[in-house]
Amino acid sequence: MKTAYTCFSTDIIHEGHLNIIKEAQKYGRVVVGCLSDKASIRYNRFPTISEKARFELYKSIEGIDSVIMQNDMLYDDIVEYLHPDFIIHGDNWTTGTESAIRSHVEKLITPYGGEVIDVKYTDNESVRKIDLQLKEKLSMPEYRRKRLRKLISLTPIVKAMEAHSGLTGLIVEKTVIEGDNGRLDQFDAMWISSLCDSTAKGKPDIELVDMTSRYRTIEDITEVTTKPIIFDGDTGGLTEHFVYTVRTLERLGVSAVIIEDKKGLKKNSLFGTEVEQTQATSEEMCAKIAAGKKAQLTDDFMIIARIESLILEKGMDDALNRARAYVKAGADGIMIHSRKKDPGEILEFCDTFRLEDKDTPLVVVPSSFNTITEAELSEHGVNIVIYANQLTRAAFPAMQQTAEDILKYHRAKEVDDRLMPIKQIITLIDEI
Ligand code: SPV
Ligand code: MG
Repeated sequence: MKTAYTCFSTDIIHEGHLNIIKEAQKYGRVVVGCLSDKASIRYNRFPTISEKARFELYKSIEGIDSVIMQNDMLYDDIVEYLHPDFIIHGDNWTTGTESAIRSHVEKLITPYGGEVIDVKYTDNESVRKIDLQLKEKLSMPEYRRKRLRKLISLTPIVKAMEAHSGLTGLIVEKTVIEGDNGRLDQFDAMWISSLCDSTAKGKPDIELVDMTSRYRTIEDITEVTTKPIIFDGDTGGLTEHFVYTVRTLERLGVSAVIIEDKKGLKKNSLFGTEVEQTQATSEEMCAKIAAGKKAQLTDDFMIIARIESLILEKGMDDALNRARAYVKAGADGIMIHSRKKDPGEILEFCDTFRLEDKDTPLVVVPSSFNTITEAELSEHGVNIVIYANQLTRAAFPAMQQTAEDILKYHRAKEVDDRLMPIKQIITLIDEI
């Protein structure tokens, strides 16, 4: 008997899935693959129930002969193990980014006579509603908050991109490319940068934009996205205020706050020693971390301590001593920052830190040392890479040039070729 294989990653079975099974039955013995958490999360199909529960759910569906785990989004493991005669999928994968997966699968199975069967995608109101409900669930605080810890545990390196508005949030949420090896690639998380949040409001990055306004930015983003959020908490403010910030961020569904060991008037780290900046003592910072951890109510939330010793030229030993102290005080991760072009000091820090601490997540922001790749950072024990300001820096010169050119030509025709078509911009935003 021939084998008809289909892969599910869903948490809810709807008539579209049942239709796929019905079609698969026409081709042979039906085997359903349960896409593992590890394979799903890199593609933003974050499950809301456990891998085990999904496996059991699929097993309970009538018409399925067996369920197996699929660990590779590109089906390599399944094809090698099962050699299915048919791979059945909704025809929604014939277009868009998923078509790369379809082509890959076709290349894998045609040499031995296997065939891809595209079943007409069930597109009706009830299926659309279930899909939307699932997406809505993922955007809820209790689901979103825990995603960062899960990503850290399942991926070699978590890639966060800055977002400072609903629109930039949508770009981080939706941008998917077909990577070098045919795999789809996208960002895992969003960084709400104090620099970019301030810049978007035309203000300097000196903790001038108050928390109420920063929370508003978070809400603009959470309303239209599902990916986890790392919040740039600057110095965290007074310890007496920071404890309230922790609770609010948890409630909003933020996964982590990063606070830096500075005090007084905070200026952006990329100024380094060109401006006056005061580092908090290790004891002061530890007290703030400990107070934040004590105030925290959920298990998922993370307080990450950011060390400014290299920025302020206090030396490697100072940075490492602080890292040890901050972890002891309860920090859930360490961010080490540098404004050197050469990643040498960052890598030295990471290597030394990893010799004595294998587990505490390490975070870096390679704005200056931007030649280093994600794979190299991961090899040195880095768990989260933050692209902290690139969207803002990309948008600003494009807007400025357009404004200048309209002034220059006294009309908009000359700039039109480089603008997003009106139709595209109005369809960028999903309507309810
Ligand atoms: C930010 O993006 O606001 C940061 C990172 O804190 S940096 O600008 O490099 O200090
Ligand atoms: Mg900042």
